[in-house]
Amino acid sequence: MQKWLMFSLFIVACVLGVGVLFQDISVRQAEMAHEAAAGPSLKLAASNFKFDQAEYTIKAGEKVTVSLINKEGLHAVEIKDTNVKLDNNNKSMEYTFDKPGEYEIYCSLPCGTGHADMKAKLIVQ
Ligand SMILES: [Cu+2]
Repeated sequence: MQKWLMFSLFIVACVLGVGVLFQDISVRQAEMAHEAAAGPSLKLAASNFKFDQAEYTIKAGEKVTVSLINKEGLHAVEIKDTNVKLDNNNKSMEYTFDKPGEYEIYCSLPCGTGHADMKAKLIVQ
């Protein structure tokens, strides 16, 4: 009798486990499909007082979704020689970088002691 109970519990646990696994996979697939449909993106995550990468690389001539993520502190971002300007009220925009080259990404909001060094490089290929 107890064996059967243990066995049924085991089966129930397996079914639940497999269910959770499949649910997780389908959620991840949906996220990936969404990202693919959204096209190339340039995510600039800002903290005190740096961006998450020293260099970002994108392709020229493609419409890119540029977004600012304030991970720590309050920062705004501009990319020199382009019209890209983002802040906490306007966190993302679409922009096409037509001219290959190197661009300076910098924080445009006086945010504290490390503000002047809050720079990164954008390489448009
Ligand atoms: Cu700043």
